[in-house]
Amino acid sequence: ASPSRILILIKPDGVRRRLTGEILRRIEAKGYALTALKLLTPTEEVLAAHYVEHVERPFYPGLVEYMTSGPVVAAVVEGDRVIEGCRSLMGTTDPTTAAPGTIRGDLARDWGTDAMENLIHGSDCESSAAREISIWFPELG
Ligand code: DAT
Ligand code: MG
Repeated sequence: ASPSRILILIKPDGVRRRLTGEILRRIEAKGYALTALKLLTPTEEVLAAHYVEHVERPFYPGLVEYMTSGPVVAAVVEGDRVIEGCRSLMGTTDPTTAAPGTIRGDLARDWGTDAMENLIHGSDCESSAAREISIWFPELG
């Protein structure tokens, strides 16, 4: 298959806890390539676009507070079946029950905060990846 792309975010807890290198290491060690990378603190406008499917959910205000609490690392990662591969590396959404061996299972904790602080975002399908890459990297056109 031709290589596909995924939008990855290392969320503010990951940057704050100095896990950027460890998380990128796992992605690169699997054989995927970084093709774009930057550090920025997201605006509420960017988050509303990114999380369009969640804006009406009860947890959304807490999610915005968490995601604007500091810088995130945004990356475009490329490789064969990279979406399935990165979703597998990440583990399931809730860090408490994410499998050992995954990024969330090994490294994320339930801190008892309002937001679910789970270290990493990865697009869940090709259409989400294309949409999210255009939001976080408009300069890639
Ligand atoms: P994922 O990040 O595994 O793709 P998602 O797209 O369902 O999960 O949700 C996006 C983010 O929203 C998730 O990383 C954390 C937050 N979230 C999702 N469900 C939640 C819930 N029930 N309570 C609190 N936060 C939640
Ligand atoms: Mg998702």
